[in-house]
This record gives sequence, C-alpha cells and structure tokens, in this order.
Amino acid sequence: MRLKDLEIYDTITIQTHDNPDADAIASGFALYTYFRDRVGEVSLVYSGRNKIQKTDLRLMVEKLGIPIRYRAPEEGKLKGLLITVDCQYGAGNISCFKAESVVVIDHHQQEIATDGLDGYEIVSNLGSCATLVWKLLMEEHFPVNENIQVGTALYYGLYRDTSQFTELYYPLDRDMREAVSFDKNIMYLLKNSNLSLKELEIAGIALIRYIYNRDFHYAIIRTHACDPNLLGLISDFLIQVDEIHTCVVYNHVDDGYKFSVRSCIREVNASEFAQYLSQGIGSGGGHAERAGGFLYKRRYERHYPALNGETYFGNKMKQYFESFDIIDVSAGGLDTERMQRYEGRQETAGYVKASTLMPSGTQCVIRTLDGDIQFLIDDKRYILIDGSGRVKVISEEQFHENYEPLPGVCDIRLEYTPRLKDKATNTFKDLVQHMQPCTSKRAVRVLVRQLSRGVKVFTPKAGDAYILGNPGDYLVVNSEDLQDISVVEQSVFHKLYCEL
Ligand SMILES: [Mn+2]
Repeated sequence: MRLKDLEIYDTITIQTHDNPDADAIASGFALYTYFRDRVGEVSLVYSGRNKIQKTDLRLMVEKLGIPIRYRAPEEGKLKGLLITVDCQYGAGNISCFKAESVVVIDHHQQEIATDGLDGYEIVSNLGSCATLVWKLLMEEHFPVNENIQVGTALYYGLYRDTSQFTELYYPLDRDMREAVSFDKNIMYLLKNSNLSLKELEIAGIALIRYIYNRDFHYAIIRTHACDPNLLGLISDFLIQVDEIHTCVVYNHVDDGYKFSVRSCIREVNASEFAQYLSQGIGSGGGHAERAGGFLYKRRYERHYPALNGETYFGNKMKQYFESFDIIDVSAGGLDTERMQRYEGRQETAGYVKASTLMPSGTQCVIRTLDGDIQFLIDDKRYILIDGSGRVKVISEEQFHENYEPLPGVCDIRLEYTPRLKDKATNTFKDLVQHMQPCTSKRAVRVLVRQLSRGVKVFTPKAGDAYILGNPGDYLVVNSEDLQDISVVEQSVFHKLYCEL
C-alpha cells in the first residue's frame, strides 16, 4: 500500500490505540503531517477510558505541537477514511468507531481479518510503527528531515518501543535511527521525564519479589502493570547482581505479556533466548546482552489455557537451561569420529564486483539480517548473496576459485534487501539489482551429525557468539577446515547436501 493512494479521500481521521504511547502518537503525527497539505480535512484522535497523562507524552504533544485530541467513544460515525496506527481496527486495544473506509498501519502481529479493509500495511517484525510510517513517507519522497518535529517524534517513538534502543534489532529500524534528524534538547527532556513516582514504587516492589534459581543462576520478576520501559530498567538493574547471570522481567498487559531479557554470560545470547521464550506464541529478539519480546494473549491462551505467566516463564527457563550441551571447539570438544560423510550440492548465488558500485577506497557497510559487514572497497572485492540472503564479501581469487558466473539475470527474493552504504556520504546502492548469477564450482565435503539434543557450539572464528543447534538439526563440519562449522535445519538439509 502507498500513502499516495489514500489521497483520494477528502476526509481522513487518524486514530491511535487507546492509552496511546510515544510510538502511536509519533506515527499518527507523521501521517497527519503528510496528509495535512494533501487532502481536505485531517484529524488525529485517540479514545478509550483514559486521557494522556504520562509526563513525557504530555511534553511530547506540547513541545512538538502535535494536534492530537480525545474523541469520546460515543461520538458518532466518521466521514471518509479512518486510519488506525500502531493497532488494528477491531482489536481489543482500540475503541471502535464506525467509518466509511478503514486502513490499518501497524507493526504488531496481525490479529484481524484484512478482507474487510480498504488497505493495510502490517509489518510484524519492526521495532516500532514509527519505522513503518517513516518507510511509507520515504516511498513518497516526503522530506522527513525538513520537519524536525516529525523527525523527533519518530525517533522518540522508536526509542521508547525498543526500550531505549537496547531491544532494537530489525535492520530497517536501524536505518531510520541513523537517518532521521531530531531535536536533541527535546529528546533529552522527554527521555528524562519517563518515570513517575508511582513507577519508582512499582520498580522497588518488583525488585524485592524476585524468584532465583540457584542451579542455573537465573532470576525472574513479575511487575505490576506499568509502562513497558520500566521492564528494561528493572532488568538492567537485576543483571548487575553477582549471582544472577540471566534474567527475565515481565508483566501482563491488555493483549498479552511483555518481557525483557538480560544476560551476562556467553552461554546465553539474550536475543536467541528471547526468541526461545516467545517461540510460536509471540515475537522476541535484540542483542547478545539485552533483548525483549512479547507473547500474544490469544496464542498464549490457545497453547497454555490454564497456565499463569509465572509458571510459564519459570518452566520455559528451566527447560531452556536443561536443553543444550556446550561444544567448545578450541578446547577439543568436537568429536568428528562418528560423523557421516556428505557432499554439498551446488548452489546458485548472486555476485557483484564492489568497485562497480562505488569507487575503490570507499569505506562502506552492508546491513544484513545477521548484522553489519564493514569493509574498504578495492578493485579485487566481490559481494556475494546466497538464496537465503546471507551476504559474504570475498576476494577476486576466492571468487574465481569457488564460483562460476552464469548467464541470465539474478533472481533473488529477500525479506530485507541488503544495500551497500557509503559511510562518509550516507548514500546507498541497491545490491540485488546489480547482481549477476553464479554457482559454486565444486562440492564441499562435510562431516555431519543429526542432533538429538540442543547444542551451542563455540568456535575460534565466531568468538564469543555461539552457533545454536536444535534437536533434529544437522551439525555440519567442513572436512578441510574443522573449525568451519554450521548448523543446518532439518527441512533444508537434504536440499543442500547428499550422502557420499
Ligand atoms: Mn508500537
């Protein structure tokens, strides 16, 4: 969906969820600003039982001149188009107004049927709805950076929805964080008006009611209803306790459970742990030390109808720690003796010579779903993307030794399209568009073992990060380089390898 397509309406009402947070207000405000000069009449509203009270939100509205107003639930049908932001029309967290047409713009898990809508843009893995609105504005070439109020609002929306950027992981969120201009003084003011005395008390009570597991050194805390940000602050505090190596702080909100995770040991990557906790019933992620997530109420109740949050998190954490073995390759922990021999099937990929995109000597970075790759462009460097979106930067020799260019055009479809960024000028080049197809020349010989238990493999190459394998996955070791280890999911293993 494009914003341009919505300019056909004469009247547009933008509605945030009830009890709007910074992200909802920011997203609504940015859309309001876009439509203000393009359609006859635009308004920004919210409804529900409570009016905006939180200090930072009142300051945000006042300092950035955000024309949001309260609309009582009993006010009648809306003319023209209703856009719901940071929530979905008909869901439990938004008062329902009748409207002639409805469009949804949101970053939560889809929870409504979309066939009755007149348009929607729901991207569930984004850290904030502000990021999604920013993307929509960029697609229309709207000069976000010429409007510092909108920039500041979007930046603050992302900041709050990702616990002060600590639980920020999706590449597009990071793109916006770097690109958007904001007012530093207002940011400073909003950031430091976040907690009320009441929340200070909630944090205090939460901290003395921890559950601690001595065997695995983890702690769990449930807080009273509070702003999600407080969870991050409490877990940041908790992880500093000497005996606590991993912790989860969570609370119950209208549509599920919000949680924050911290880890200070290399055996637990907080981001992977957050994914584990939310698997199948929510979403989670972040960084190695700090992460967060959400469990959706409906899915939770379907899977665990009679389980309270405390038992769920307690069971899940214990299960997690009991479920994996550690293989430390540098300490000789890898036993290849009983592994089977396989050969890799040939794989097509896309490649481009870096110096055809940017001049030699350019310091650049490629943002990918697995993190950033930084390098200096010279005329011997090739960029390679395989079908699953994994990006590699290799030398010309490595390329010719291992790959064979193919005729035709490169057809790679990816969830997030990696771009090459010039660090100095902040300009981008699309990669996939400039790629040629190629295929690997010779099959790689590997040693393989299917896993019956979870493993975390530490290799000198990966440093403190581990390679995670789940039961059923295959542990794959390159026969020519025993430190080159990967884990391949059961569903794709036989597509990639054949037995010797
Ligand atoms: Mn949001």
